[in-house]
Amino acid sequence: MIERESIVHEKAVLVGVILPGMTQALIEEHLDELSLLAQTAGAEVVGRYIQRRERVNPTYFIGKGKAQQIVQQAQELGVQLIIFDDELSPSQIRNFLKLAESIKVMDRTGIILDIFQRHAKTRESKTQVELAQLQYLLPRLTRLWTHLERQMGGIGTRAGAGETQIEVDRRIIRDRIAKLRKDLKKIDIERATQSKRRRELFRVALVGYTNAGKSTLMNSLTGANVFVQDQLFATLDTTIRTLDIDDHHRILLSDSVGFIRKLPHALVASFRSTLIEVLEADLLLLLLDGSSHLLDEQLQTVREVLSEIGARNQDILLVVNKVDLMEETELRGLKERFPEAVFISALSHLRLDVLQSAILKQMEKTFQTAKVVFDPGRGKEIATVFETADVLESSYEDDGVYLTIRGAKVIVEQLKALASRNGGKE
Ligand SMILES: Nc1nc2c(ncn2[C@@H]2O[C@H](COP(=O)(O)OP(=O)(O)OP(=O)(O)O)[C@@H](O)[C@H]2O)c(=O)[nH]1
Ligand SMILES: [Mg+2]
Repeated sequence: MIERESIVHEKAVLVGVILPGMTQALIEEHLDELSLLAQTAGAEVVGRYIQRRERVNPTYFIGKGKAQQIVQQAQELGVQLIIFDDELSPSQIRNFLKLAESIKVMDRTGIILDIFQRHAKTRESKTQVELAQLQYLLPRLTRLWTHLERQMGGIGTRAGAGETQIEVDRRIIRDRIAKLRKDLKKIDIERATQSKRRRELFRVALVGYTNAGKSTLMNSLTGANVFVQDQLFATLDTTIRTLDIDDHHRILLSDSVGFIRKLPHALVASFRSTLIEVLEADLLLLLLDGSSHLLDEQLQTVREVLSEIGARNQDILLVVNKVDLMEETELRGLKERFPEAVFISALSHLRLDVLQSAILKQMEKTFQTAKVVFDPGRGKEIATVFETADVLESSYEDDGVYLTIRGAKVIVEQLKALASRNGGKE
């Protein structure tokens, strides 16, 4: 892993731009979120700047005068870090470095990557984060980043004839990216084997904006012990648990990484395998933080990321969480706008039974009914049928056991196949 300079305990200022069609209030909210991101990454936010512009300035993103003012004030206040809410081009970052060598300039993407790096715990998430970071870094290599070979162990990394240091660094990074891709492929294959084993159950995946309460809900429903924190991206890996909705219906519930506005594409791409549970789910529980001012934007972001990862055809059940923090009037307004949604508090265990019934209802939508026949001697297979599906009717005749079964489509298909494998008739 390439070590980056830590931004922990660094003083930072935030910069946002109001472009035509945006309101001051919206940009303030975006900076509130950026501030939370910066704090989660360990920085100390001491101020913010907002500029209204007709268009982005290609040199500094903001105007030249404003850029100089921010840099000068930063130097006076001992601020080491300037964080933009928007993505800066590599040349914009370089231009800021020309204004002030001692000050670092980062954008939202850089901060998000930083947090992911700090929170990655497993081999898989560490590999995914490093891959995304290197892809982000490659076009942004500046002299601050040269001499990577010292960090990466030396062998085979010395500059060849005519190669500049930056070219060497690019080569090192490309090699490393190729190696990480290969590692991830291997991990993918292991995951595919595990996922095959889970085909028999109805699969439900929790998705939502970061900090919406997905892991809290996972823990409340299943007694799992997923890490919950009032910070962004507490969860980076996928946890899967079984949940008995009632005596006859068992589901698999999964909790995974949260989404955020402007989630870096490289991260979305490298976390694809973590999100496979979402892609293969029969039902998505889209969890919203009802107490957030940005609920609409968050809902839109989640829908966009879902479509980016290719989750386009699944049923979605909208779940509004944190109702314990909402005023009665707000709650009523949201219920009118989202009549299909289930309103809960994962933390206070409010209306979780309503949520479970709603999941069951969705499950039953996919249920099928079929008739199968088994030879009377096939006791073991007949027992399997009773264990895995609802048996609506059973008739024990001399020539066979006639069963009318009902259950999830995959299960009914499997039982039909089982019946025909044993010489039974349908
Ligand atoms: N008041 C209130 N707080 C809640 C509720 N559900 C979750 N929280 C709080 O919201 C914060 C985030 O909860 P998490 O469960 O970690 O959220 P998450 O969606 O898993 O977040 P990431 O893993 O970071 O994407 C924690 O401080 C929780 O205690 C709720 O129903 N009511
Ligand atoms: Mg979580």
